[in-house]
Amino acid sequence: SIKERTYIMVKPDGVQRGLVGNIIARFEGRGFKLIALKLVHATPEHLEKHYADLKGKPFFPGLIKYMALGPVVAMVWEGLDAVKTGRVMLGATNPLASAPGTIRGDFALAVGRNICHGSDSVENAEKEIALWFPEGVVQHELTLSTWVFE
Ligand code: DAT
Ligand code: MG
Repeated sequence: SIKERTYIMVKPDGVQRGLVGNIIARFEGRGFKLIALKLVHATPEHLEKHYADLKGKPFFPGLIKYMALGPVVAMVWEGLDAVKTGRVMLGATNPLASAPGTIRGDFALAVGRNICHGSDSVENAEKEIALWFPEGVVQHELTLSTWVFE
């Protein structure tokens, strides 16, 4: 869908390493529309909800600790096939397998410090957007969009 939405997040390591602008620029340049953005230092409780599907994995406690180390940049991007294309732009979960040119393939080495998050399905995107932006997103028009997709 051309109105598909995905939840993209710069993780605490991405913020610390000064990669926020680079990551935003990639989504802007690709033609997606920014409809929500905030800097937030999430609580472990909030992060446990975000990663509820992974509860029970051996790396879960470490993941929550890492994600709570500092603020993250929470964003919602909208556009054609935003979920799938967002995942391609992020690269594989383990940077060992992330292609150069992807965010993780350009900036990350370790799965436990992989810089960014992106929703893996439209259904999960809707859940994540509701969790991180209970106040809602901003409806606005970019007239450029007719020059990006049909
Ligand atoms: P993704 O972030 O690509 O959607 P995921 O949802 O399977 O991947 O896992 C969420 C995060 O958990 C991932 O970005 C990094 C961490 N993680 C996943 N698998 C891991 C592992 N085997 N060891 C350590 N951390 C892991
Ligand atoms: Mg995931």
